[in-house]
Amino acid sequence: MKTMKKALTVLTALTLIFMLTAIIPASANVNGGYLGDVPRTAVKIDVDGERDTIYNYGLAVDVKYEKDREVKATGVVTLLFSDGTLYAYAEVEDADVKEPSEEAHTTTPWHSDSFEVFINIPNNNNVYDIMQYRVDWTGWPSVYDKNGLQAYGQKAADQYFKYAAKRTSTGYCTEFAIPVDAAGKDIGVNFQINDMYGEDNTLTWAMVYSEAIQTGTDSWAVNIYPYLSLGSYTEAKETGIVAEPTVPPAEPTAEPGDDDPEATDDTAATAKNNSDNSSGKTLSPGLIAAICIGCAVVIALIIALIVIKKRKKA
Ligand SMILES: [Ca+2]
Ligand SMILES: [Ca+2]
Repeated sequence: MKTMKKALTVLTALTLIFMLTAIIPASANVNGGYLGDVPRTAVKIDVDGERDTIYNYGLAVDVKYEKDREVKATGVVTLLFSDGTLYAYAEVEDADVKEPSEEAHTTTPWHSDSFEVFINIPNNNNVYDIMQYRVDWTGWPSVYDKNGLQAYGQKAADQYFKYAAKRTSTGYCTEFAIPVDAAGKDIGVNFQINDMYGEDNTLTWAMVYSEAIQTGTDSWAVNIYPYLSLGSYTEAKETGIVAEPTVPPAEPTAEPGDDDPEATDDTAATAKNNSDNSSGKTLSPGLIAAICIGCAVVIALIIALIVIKKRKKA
């Protein structure tokens, strides 16, 4: 009886440890918030700077936050996942679109009105696992990582992704097709708008919401990146969104307060899928399931211990 009791105590301890590791994952990206599921699609998307109709059913994410600076240019990026490729279509409102200098193109491409996609495939806290993709409004591409990659301009960047850009009456649009070998998985992300403005050609920016807003935004603060899932629960068809019947995406919680009422308006084009996207944060469905299973096992073990104790007394 004593051996059995000991075994049950050890089992209970192991279960508690399992639950704790589930609640406190190796990735701290749960802190940055869950943006939602990027619908997978079989519909062909043209990377041409134009909005394909299928983007109406993509995951739309606002890019409009910055803690310590005035945000001037804001936007919405709409995401779809197809055959190992993440498609990102960004619509940026920028009232002061400036011609980038040749020097900016070749040495500091972030000094241009441009849109950036940061991808952390392992969804971990390692800044060296981030790939950064950028396209400015003229269609100038750049790719960068912290391991020494610095591919600026078509000749260097073309091997890493497909891209396009178009000037609009209120700013510009950029379109990305980025190879991301992580179908059905969670990945860490950040999105950023670089905005040059004024006579002095000043740089400011806006990012996707994450806990980073609480401490000051930082493009490379991977430990507080939000995350999203790639085609895990939804599919975009020409007729609309098809959701997996058994595992619905987690409902994000409410957005944080926003000081800029101008920036909170979603465009009609993104309204469709905004209800289940976006700037909120919550636990992923897999994590919730793990916690529920852990709780059930602990309750069962406690009941077993009580029964054994009672039998021993009897
Ligand atoms: Ca397109
Ligand atoms: Ca600008």
